[in-house]
Amino acid sequence: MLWNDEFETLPREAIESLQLKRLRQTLERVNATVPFYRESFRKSGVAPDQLKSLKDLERFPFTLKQDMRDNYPYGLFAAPLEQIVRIHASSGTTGKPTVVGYTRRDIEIWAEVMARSFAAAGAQKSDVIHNAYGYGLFTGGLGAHYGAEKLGASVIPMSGGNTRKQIMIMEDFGSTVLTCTPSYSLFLAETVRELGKDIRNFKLKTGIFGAEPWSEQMRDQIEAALNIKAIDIYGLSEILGPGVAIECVEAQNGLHIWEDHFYPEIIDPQTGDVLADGEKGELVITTLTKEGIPLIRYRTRDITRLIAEPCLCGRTHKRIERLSGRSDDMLIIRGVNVFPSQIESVLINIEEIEPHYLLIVDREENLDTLEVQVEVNERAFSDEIKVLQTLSNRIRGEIKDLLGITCKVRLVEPKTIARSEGKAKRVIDNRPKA
Ligand code: DLL
Repeated sequence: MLWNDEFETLPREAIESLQLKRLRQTLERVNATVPFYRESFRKSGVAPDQLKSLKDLERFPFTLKQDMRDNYPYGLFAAPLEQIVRIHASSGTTGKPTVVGYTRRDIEIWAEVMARSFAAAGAQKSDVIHNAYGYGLFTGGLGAHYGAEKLGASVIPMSGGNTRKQIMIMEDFGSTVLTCTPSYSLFLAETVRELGKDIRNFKLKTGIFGAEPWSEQMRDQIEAALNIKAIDIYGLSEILGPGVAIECVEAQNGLHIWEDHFYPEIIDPQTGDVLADGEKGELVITTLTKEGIPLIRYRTRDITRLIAEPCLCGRTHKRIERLSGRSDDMLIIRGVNVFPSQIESVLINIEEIEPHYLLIVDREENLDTLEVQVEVNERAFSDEIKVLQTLSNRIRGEIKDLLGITCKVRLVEPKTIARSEGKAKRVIDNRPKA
């Protein structure tokens, strides 16, 4: 179902002329109000009035996460604090968080694109939306919350954690839509089983999952375990939060990026050159309507491609392919590029194990080592050692076939790998930093 018929089905020429107009306004805004941009445009020898076509944006410099850190906390804001009504921050693994500010209009637009996203996932006013994204500095909770309210659905502001209580509420309140990270949805499913409850007695029908990478195979597992349709949603706090792009329930083939608010480009992460639609590379986004912290050509580090072909759902906005990982999540193990999602795709097809795993990378005598810890399920755990040995050999063999690297497989007891209530931690890299 469309939420905003007019904007979701704008003809291509209309989208592009709107983008050009908004792009110019955004460039002018940051040039006038953000010293960082004024300086970086000057250094690159570009000025907002040189943007005559969308393609001209290629001449403008990128914005990096490091630029946000260097201007911590408010240096990239393009509106004075009197106009900022909300502040969020994303917790980096090291150092200071990345801080973003929203004006009242930014919050309204966020709610609008989130409402569109919910509608694209098939949610309606009559739905009870169980929002288990974390509320707080993380954008997931409040971002989904405002969109669900705008849609007119009944939103339950659960936040993450307290898993048994989540299940009680989900059952008693008749939640129909679940929003949380894909890894947490599996933890919820596992707990439902542990409590001896039958998920078919719940009213849940749709899950809207994102904030971390997940594979197509994991989607199948979640759909089976929770008896729902699982929809992929993408976003990042620097650009907005959740609601930058979402799959439509009609096609479930790529995520529509709301092009009237975000201008996407795909670049070669090495050279920075812009690639054609359909080619795989790093997603770069320019915000078109943000007032609090507009970003020009922000390098997301997320790897995908743009799908420009029309979608059967009728929405005219381009799609991004399901994300295959972040360029900075990529592990280089003995020279081989390895995305955790590739290992996941092997593990998830093996019946005897649970979809919980941890990759431990280390260095021994100058050689990289990879240990894959996987949890066997209760049934397999009671098998003889020999059977378990065969299982771990099989996993090692399949990883070797796919990636060409040898790893150590460690089977661990059921429920020993920490479950996450938000983004799952899948990799521990103990190698000394270069
Ligand atoms: O994770 C915003 C969000 C909340 C998106 C709820 C979806 C649902 P950050 O904490 O800033 O914001 O993390 C953004 O998470 O650059 C991706 O690497 C990753 N990510 C987000 N959605 C997906 C997805 C939120 N559907 C970073 N698939 C992004 C794969 C995703 N990775």
